[in-house]
Amino acid sequence: MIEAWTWPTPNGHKVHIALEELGLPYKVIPVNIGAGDQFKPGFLALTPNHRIPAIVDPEGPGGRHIVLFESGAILIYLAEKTGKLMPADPHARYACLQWLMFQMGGVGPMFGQWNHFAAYAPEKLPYAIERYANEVKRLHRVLDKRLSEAAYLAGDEYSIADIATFPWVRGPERRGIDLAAYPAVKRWHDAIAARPAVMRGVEVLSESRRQGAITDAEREVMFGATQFAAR
Ligand SMILES: N[C@@H](CCC(=O)N[C@@H](CS)C(=O)NCC(=O)O)C(=O)O
Repeated sequence: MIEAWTWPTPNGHKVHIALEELGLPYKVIPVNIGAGDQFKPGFLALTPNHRIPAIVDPEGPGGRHIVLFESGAILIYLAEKTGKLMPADPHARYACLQWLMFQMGGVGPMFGQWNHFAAYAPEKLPYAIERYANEVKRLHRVLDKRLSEAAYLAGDEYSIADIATFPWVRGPERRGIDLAAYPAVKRWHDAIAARPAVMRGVEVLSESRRQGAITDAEREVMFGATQFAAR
């Protein structure tokens, strides 16, 4: 059975949603990133980057065990393993990969930096907050343009590009975004949010989700000496 080493964050949700969509049996191994589980030897043996998610599939290519980190690589792996969630038509397949890369290189890092400076940073730096708020809005405009010409990011078919992007667009009010300003994104978001597998995926480990503001101990683990110790 596939092991998902994960936590209820947007990058974790991508893998939970894909596994639910594909109906693959999986075992969740919680990695509490606020408590420092990402630095424990068992997890570091899977990923030198000490970030969730990672997966272990005992039945990888050629029947051999495979370990993978980076959510985009995991999504491609799961799509190729099953022949689902990635279009077969080459043009649509490259569109899928293109929008997946756009999420991995743009939406994830930029939205993440906005979260950091607006919600987590102990000092509120107006330049940083404004820069990432502008990027978040710009990226929503790019998505809105694409989704006003196609049902899904890859074209007609729901794919891993949508699965990668949805968890970051979800809960827009947390980022000061009103989806009414991005009607095509709203239409797409609402359609994806209503999928039963997506509803199940975003609930994985939901009982462990932090309620309220980040604590000093969590801040130290994620942004202080623990995070940056040489390993
Ligand atoms: N590019 C990576 C990013 C993974 C990532 O940033 N994961 C966060 C949670 S969403 C994490 O594990 N953070 C732990 C930490 O910062 O120590 C991916 O997509 O898998």
